[in-house]
Amino acid sequence: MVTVPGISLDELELAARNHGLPLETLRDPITPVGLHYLLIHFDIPQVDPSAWRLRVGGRVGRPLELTLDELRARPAQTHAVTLECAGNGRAFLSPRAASQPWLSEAVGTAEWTGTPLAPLLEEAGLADDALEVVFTGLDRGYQGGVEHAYERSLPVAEALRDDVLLAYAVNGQPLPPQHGFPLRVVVPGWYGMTHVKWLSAISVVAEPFAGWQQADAYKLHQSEDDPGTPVTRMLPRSLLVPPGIPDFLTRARFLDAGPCTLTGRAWSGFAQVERVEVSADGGATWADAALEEPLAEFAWRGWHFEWDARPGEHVLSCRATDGAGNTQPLEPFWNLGGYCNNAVQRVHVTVS
Ligand SMILES: Nc1nc2c(c(=O)[nH]1)N[C@H]1C(S)=C(S)[C@@H](COP(=O)(O)O)O[C@H]1N2
Ligand SMILES: [Mo]
Repeated sequence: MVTVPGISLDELELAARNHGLPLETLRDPITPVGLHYLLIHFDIPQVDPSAWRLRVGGRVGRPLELTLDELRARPAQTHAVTLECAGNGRAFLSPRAASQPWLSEAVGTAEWTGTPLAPLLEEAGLADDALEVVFTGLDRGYQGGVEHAYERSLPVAEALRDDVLLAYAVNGQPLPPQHGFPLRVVVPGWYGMTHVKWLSAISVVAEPFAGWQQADAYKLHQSEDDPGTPVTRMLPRSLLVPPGIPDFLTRARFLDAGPCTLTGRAWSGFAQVERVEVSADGGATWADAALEEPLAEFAWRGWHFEWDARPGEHVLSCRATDGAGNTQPLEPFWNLGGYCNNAVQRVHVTVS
């Protein structure tokens, strides 16, 4: 994998296609659809919904083929779920893998509506040797020099969780093309790469899935020779709603002296966030923020903090800790692919 010192034109082209969440919209508990971040590896497929089918096969007793109307007629559930790209924070790493150069904005929370996956798998009947469930998207391209369709797998036990959805709607509307029309998987708690869009097939397999996006990407490793560990659930992260007003170019913030309520959101895919701390001195000292009620088990949690903004320059940070004891580090954990960098955010503010 190539490492680059600055931002290359290739990365700029990726960044222009795949936009982030404008951080001021962290004020909304549910992200409006057009403001949710996007990550599309290849091209957005064109799908004729009347011709589209979902095929369920592989190590099952009874393969299934379903139309969109048949899926929509099945029992439906809606879950508020926070999605975050595993590459969020990559651009802060140095040296850095040449890929989508996210800073902190590759996140969003939406209400996904769909039919639960588990009953469909039960109807198909898993074979005794079923090990993983592979989700295949309609999109194809080259990555790492290998042509492939976008595909990811889940262990059977994870695929059978009762909150894993085959989603056909987001925030009450049919999925838009960029978010996977007509159908995507939603696996609450897991990083974004798991939530396969433009779903066309679900295959049960008896061997560990070795597709490129599973076996070659999304590994926490220090070198190409190091097999590493797979990226799975979201590490805790918290972000601030940027206070005051921005500078156009640097996004540095300006605000008036006096009492100021800092707000933000925090999430983790391991357990609910139980603590958020705020620092106004670049991480030297911390104080607890007040937490709002969780929106849902795997959705971000709002927080607020009363800050007495004194004239001068300040660096604001927030730090989340989840119920499993995971907390955000002050400095990034380096790895070759630039995944899972949940180091605390630093927001520069000038108070006058
Ligand atoms: N078929 C398909 N599914 C995909 C992707 C893709 O490129 N193709 N990108 C994945 C990645 S890396 C992320 S972070 C999420 C982004 O979902 P969103 O664009 O709806 O926010 O989709 C995932 N599902
Ligand atoms: Mo991603």
